Amino acid sequence: MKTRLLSTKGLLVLTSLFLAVYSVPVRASKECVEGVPPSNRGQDARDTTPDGVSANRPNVLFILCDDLRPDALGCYGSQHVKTPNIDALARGGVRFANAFCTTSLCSPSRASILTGLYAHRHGVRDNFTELPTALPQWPARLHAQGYATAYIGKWHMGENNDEPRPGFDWFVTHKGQGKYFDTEWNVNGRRREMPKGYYTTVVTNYALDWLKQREAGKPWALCLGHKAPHSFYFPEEKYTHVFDDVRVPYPASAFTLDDQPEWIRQRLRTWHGIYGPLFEWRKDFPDDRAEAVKDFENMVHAYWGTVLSVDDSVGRLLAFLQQSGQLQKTIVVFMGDNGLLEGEHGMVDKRTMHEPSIRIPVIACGPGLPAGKVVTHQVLTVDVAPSLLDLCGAPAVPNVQGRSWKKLVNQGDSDWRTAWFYEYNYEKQFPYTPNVRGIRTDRWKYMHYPPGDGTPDKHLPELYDLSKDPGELHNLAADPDSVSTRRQLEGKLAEMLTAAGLGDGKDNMPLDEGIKSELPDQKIR
Ligand SMILES: [Ca+2]
Repeated sequence: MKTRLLSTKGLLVLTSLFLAVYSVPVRASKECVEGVPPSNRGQDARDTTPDGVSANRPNVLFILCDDLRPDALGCYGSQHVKTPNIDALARGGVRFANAFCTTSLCSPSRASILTGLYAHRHGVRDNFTELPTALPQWPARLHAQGYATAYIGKWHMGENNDEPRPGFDWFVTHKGQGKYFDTEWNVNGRRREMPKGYYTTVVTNYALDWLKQREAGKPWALCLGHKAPHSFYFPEEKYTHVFDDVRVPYPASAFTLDDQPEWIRQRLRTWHGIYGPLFEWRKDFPDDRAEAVKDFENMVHAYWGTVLSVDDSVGRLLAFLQQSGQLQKTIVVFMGDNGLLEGEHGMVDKRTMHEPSIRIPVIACGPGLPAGKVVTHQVLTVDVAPSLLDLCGAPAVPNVQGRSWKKLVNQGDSDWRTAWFYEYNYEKQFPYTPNVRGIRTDRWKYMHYPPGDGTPDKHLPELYDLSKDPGELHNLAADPDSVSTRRQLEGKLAEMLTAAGLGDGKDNMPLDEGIKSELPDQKIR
C-alpha cells in the first residue's frame, strides 16, 4: 500500500504545568504543516468581569465533517487511513469513543448539533427543511456574548438557499451538497464566485482568510463545514491511488441476514444496498456476483481518500493557530454529523440505527478540557451545543435535550445518561429505510419500525446485546430467552418518548410506503 510520506518529527511542547507532551507527524510534502494541539492548562472560562461576561473566553474552532465514520480516522483505529493531524488533536484533548447522532441524516443531525434538540423538536426532519431561525443556536448565543462568528462551508439545511443565516458575522456557503471540484460559493451574500480547486482546500482557504482578519482581544467562533467525506466520493488527484493495494471485502454482517427483518434483505439491491449502484461506483446494477465486490472496494478507497484531505485541512488550521499564538486559547472540536454504513448488514448510506450508521467521531481539545483522555460514556450530537456554551462560560439554553459534558470529561459524572432514544422518519424521496424508533443503553439496543399510521408494526424489530455482539450479528428480538429484556427496553423507550412529549399518539411520522427499487431523483442524490 502506498502511504503518504510522513515523518514523525519529535515536536516537544512543554506546557507550563508539564502536563502533556505532544508529537505531531509532519508531512514531508509541499503541504507540510505543523500543528500542535492546545494543552490542558486546567483553565476555564470562569474568570468573569463585574458585568458577568468572561474576561478570558476561549475561541472556538468547530470542524464538522459529513458522513465521517470514526474508523476512517487513525485515532479511532483505522489501519489504513493516516490522519496524523486529527490524531494529534485526540492526543491533546478528549476523544469520545461512544458518540452518536440522534438521527442519522445530514440536515436533522446538523440542526441537532447547533441547537441541542432532537429532530422532533427543531423540526428539521428531512434534508430539505430550513433550520427555524427563532431556535437558539450555540454560535448565535456566543455572538450575543460578544464573539465574532462565522460559518464557512457546507450548511445543508434548506437545499437551494445559499444566503447568510442569522447569528453569524460572516457566512460563506453554497447550495445543496456542493461539489468536490469547482463549487459555486456565496460569500456572505455579497458575491458568488467559483474558485478553482478541491472543496476541502477551498473551504479551508476561506476559513483562514477569515481567521487572519480577527481583531485582537475579541473572541471568535468559526464553524467549518466540510463536504467530505460525503458521497459521491472524489478524492484529490494526489490521493486517488493511495489505497489501491488494500483489499476491502463486504463485511461479514452482509451475509448474516436470516434473523433480520425482511426490509433489510429488500434493501440489498437498492440505491442504499451493497448490490446497488454504490453512488455510481457500479455502472451495471444490481450485481450480487462475488467479483462485483471490486466496485465496493473502489468506493471505499475513494471515501478514505477524501478523508486524507480533511486531515490536511486540520493541519493547516492548527498551524495557523499555533503561528498566530492562538492555539492555547482555542477550543477545537472535530466531529461528524452522522455515521455511514459501509456494507454492514448489506447496506450503504446511513439512516438506520445500526452501529455504523449512528457512530460519529467527536474530538474536543483546548481550554477547560483534559488532554489525552478517552471518554467511553455515550454522548450525543445534542450535547454539543450545551457543552460549547458551558466551556465558553455563556448562558445555557433552557430546555435543550442534550447535556454539557464539561463535568463528565473533567471529573466524571455519576448522573450521566446510560440510555437514549433514536428517531428516523421514512422519506418518500429515499424509500430504502422504514421509520425507526429505538433505544440504546450502555449494553443493549432495541429498534423497531412503526408503520406510521398507529397500527401495529409489520416489520420484525431488532434486539442486540452489544456487550457480546457489538457487530449486531444476532438479532434476539424473537429469542424466547430475551423476552423480558425486550419488554423492559420497549417500556423504557416508551417512557423516554413520553418524556420527550411524544407519548399518546403525538409521535407523528410519515406512512411507511415500503422499500422501493426506484432510484432517487438525480437532483437530490
Ligand atoms: Ca451527513
